[in-house]
Amino acid sequence: MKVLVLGGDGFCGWPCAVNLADAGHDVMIVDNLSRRKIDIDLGVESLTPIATIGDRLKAWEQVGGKRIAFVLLDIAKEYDRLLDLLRVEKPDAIVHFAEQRAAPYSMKSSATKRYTVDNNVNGTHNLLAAIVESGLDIHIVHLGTMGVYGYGSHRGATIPEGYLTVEVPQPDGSRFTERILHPTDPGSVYHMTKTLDQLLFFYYNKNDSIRITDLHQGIVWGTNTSLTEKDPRLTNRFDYDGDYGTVLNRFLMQAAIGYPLTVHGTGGQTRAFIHIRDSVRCVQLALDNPPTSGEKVKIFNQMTESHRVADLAEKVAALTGAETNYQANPRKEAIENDLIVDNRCFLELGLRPTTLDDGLLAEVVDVARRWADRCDRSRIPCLSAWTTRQAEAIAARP
Ligand code: NAD
Ligand code: USQ
Repeated sequence: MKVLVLGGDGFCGWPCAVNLADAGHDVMIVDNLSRRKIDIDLGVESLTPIATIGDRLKAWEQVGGKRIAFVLLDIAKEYDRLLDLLRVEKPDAIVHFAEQRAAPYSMKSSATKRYTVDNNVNGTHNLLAAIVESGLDIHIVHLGTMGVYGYGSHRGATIPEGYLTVEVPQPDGSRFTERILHPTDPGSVYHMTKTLDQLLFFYYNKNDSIRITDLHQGIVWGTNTSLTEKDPRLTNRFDYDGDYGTVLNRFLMQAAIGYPLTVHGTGGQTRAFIHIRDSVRCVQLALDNPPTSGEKVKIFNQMTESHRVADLAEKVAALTGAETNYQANPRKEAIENDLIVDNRCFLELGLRPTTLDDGLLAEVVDVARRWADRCDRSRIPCLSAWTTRQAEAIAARP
């Protein structure tokens, strides 16, 4: 299969691209390297030292991997080049990772809010419009987020895989049932762009019969896969800073350097998690099981376990002896929420999850402790505030 991996230089995209090449697919990474530029702008670096994209690709060939091609292209801004690329390459499938993915970054300022909306919504729309204009039948596998469902109270209900069956009462007392997209409830401008993506997919699937799989992914933890461990130049990125670092990887790094674990608020927030190895495997399963022509958008909940943030901190503390620092929450989010998720689709396709209990210690020792001296402690605090109220609370932190 010929596969374009949009955003294939990023945290989820890079291990996915090498995995697909290893499985024998013709892989081309399309990326504008904006994530590396944001690191420079923010003055931070991945905890793990990452090679340039050129060195990554050379290393991959040297360890015996099937050659991966690379095109430097901005999918949100260079529509004509994107269309030409589709016409020339005629891919069977496109995996779409190419979005600004950090909620705190998206809430930093009106400039980053506008950038996140422009980049994510235009990128996804350009891709859909270009597929229609090319006339090609290309399966899109998109990385969406569990956050589209929202983290308010689901009142104990199980979150289905994308669609909700509702019963609609009629004025005459009769009722009918309908399967609708699960209502959205974004918790940041970033998450809002993912709910807009969902609507774009719904429309283009209905109007143009584009085959789409939307993966509602939870928070990815871990760093490497067995393939990116083959050579130091293949090492994946590990974000730990207050904007891009996600909660579990941050806790692992904080434990490794003896920094008290930064729990926001009470830590009652419950979130869904998945290891990077399982994320990569899910994308492969989604590519191997495409929707049929005319089928509506396939939605999978790409997560393997749910945890309260405070429980995660406790788990990491028990493993490492770390202290916990409950601090004013920079986000406007529910103090606590339930999260029961249906994830049967991937389990039925054969996913065998890596659990926190299997993988946490290795991650602390092999990655976080190994690269601890690269950490810039001043970049750990989350300072991006959702509203002025949260900004005041952060400013009042002891
Ligand atoms: P990342 O920032 O590491 O990677 C995104 C990549 O896309 C980067 O290499 C960036 O340069 C590229 N990119 C961004 N905009 C582009 C554009 N306009 N044109 C071309 N390339 C562009 O992020 P990630 O963690 O790898 O996330 C990838 C996808 O998975 C995102 O869509 C994100 O929303 C989703 N996701 C990530 C997580 C997670 O925990 N990391 C969880 C759920 C969903
Ligand atoms: N949190 C802490 N302490 C920290 C960092 C975060 O308590 O040091 C809390 C946050 O307040 C939040 C929760 O942990 O309640 C999760 O935050 P996060 O930064 O780990 O995750 P989030 O902002 O939701 O975003 C990440 C990815 C995003 C993806 C999303 C999946 O960056 O791309 O879409 O996870 S999900 O959470 O399922 O929506």
